[in-house]
Amino acid sequence: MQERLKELRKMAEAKIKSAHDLETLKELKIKFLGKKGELTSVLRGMGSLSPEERPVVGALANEIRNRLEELISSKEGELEEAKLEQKLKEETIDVTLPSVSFPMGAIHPLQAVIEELEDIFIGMGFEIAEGPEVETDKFNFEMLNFLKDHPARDMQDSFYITPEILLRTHTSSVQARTMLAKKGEVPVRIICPGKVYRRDSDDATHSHQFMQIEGLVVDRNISMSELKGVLFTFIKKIFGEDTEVRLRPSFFPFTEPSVEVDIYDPKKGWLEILGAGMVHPRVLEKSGYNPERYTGFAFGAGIERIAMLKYGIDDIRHFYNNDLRFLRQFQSE
Ligand code: FA5
Repeated sequence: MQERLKELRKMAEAKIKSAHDLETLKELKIKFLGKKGELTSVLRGMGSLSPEERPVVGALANEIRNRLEELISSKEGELEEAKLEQKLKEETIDVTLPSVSFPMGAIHPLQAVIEELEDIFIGMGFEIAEGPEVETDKFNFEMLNFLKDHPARDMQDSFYITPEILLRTHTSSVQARTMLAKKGEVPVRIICPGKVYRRDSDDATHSHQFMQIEGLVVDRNISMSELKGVLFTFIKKIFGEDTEVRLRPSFFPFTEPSVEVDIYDPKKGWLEILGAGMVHPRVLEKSGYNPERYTGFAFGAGIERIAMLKYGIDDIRHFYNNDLRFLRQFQSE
């Protein structure tokens, strides 16, 4: 029996030493030392030994068990360390490799212009108002003094949803909404940037969907000279102090007198950017403001036209084509 035990030890030692991974080692542990393992099965035969032999064999068996346990645990440590080292090796970061570039978005030029305009007008004491793009005939036309069969309605060929509901053709639709919400209180001093829609044919300077920024001021003693002051201030802030500005008499049903404002572009000549005027007394009245007591001015500027002049863009369609070569030019470093 002692011989068998020594044989077993030899074989076990060799196998444990040559184990290459933790799985194999675990299997060997069960095979030799487990409850149904080989050492246990040899020891089961101890009953047939003489009383003198028993303690000798018992001591040998214990020694073998201890020896194998020791071997297994040191081999386990070795294999674990090797595994960790392998993992570290695989996960080594080579800091000299070129880095991956993460694409950065850019603010769309129209959004950049809106934000700049908002900053300028907030600086002049204006608040930002909002209104719906799907609008009623009442706010888009009626409250602005466009009578049902007023020829001015033909000026703006509209996208109607029902005879009473349409996509707003200008941001002037927020004028009456704002005044009614203010319930006759002054001052009214708002701007409203937003999308508008018209059945215009698309070309280099016209789009069927574009953006406007509306301005409305109502208070006591508001005059045309204040309108001019506000317009010139914002134009010079956006385009520079030396910008040439021209006011032309015009007509809108909701302002009297009315003007249109052009900016001079050395390449393209005069380009119209906005319409403006003194709020028509009838518009004030319809929205709950006594025109004997209050006056006001309003303006509506095309945001694309401003962005085109500011950035030297020759075609309005660039804003909507989502061509990355165009958009990337507005990416900051
Ligand atoms: C209006 O829309 C008036 N609501 C402006 C206004 C407001 C006048 C308040 C008085 C008081 P108009 O249709 O001219 O006006 O348009 C205003 C500006 O929008 C134009 O000067 C131009 O810059 C821009 N615009 C007009 N049509 C288009 C278009 N199809 N594509 C791009 N921009 C346009």
